[in-house]
Amino acid sequence: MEKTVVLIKPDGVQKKYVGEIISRLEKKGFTMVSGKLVMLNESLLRTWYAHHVDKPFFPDIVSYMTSGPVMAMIWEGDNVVSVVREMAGVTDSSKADKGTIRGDLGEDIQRNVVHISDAVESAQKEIGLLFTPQDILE
Ligand code: FUP
Repeated sequence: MEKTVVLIKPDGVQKKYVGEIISRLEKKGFTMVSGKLVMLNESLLRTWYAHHVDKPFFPDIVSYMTSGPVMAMIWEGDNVVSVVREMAGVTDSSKADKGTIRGDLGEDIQRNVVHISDAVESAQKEIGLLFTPQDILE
């Protein structure tokens, strides 16, 4: 079964959007197979956001993403990667459609409430960075 990683970013946890976001995913018919609150660190973020490490905004990503716990989850279902990306909306919350998670709950391009894996292969990489096989209920 296809899997994706959903991180509720520090702003989403602080604003108490965890239940709202889980509810949207459950109502869409997806199943959470792992979930935990974790603090991320710079070392993990350098691998996680390898495509952004050299960008001028990378230090801001690190300070924001390490500012509080994130709710890290694995979700499973048919086409879960592409469907959950659609549910999240585009990266910049101010440009995301209403009805999407970022359009309804996010603030801007950085404080955009959720991270969603962008492909099946990235989901596998991200699962390997944050979870052990024992963490995942099948
Ligand atoms: P997404 O796949 O929608 O999470 O988008 P990206 O992988 O392009 O970006 C990951 C994160 O980098 C964003 F969630 C926020 C941050 N970012 C910026 O802060 N500024 C930018 O111009 C682009 C990305």
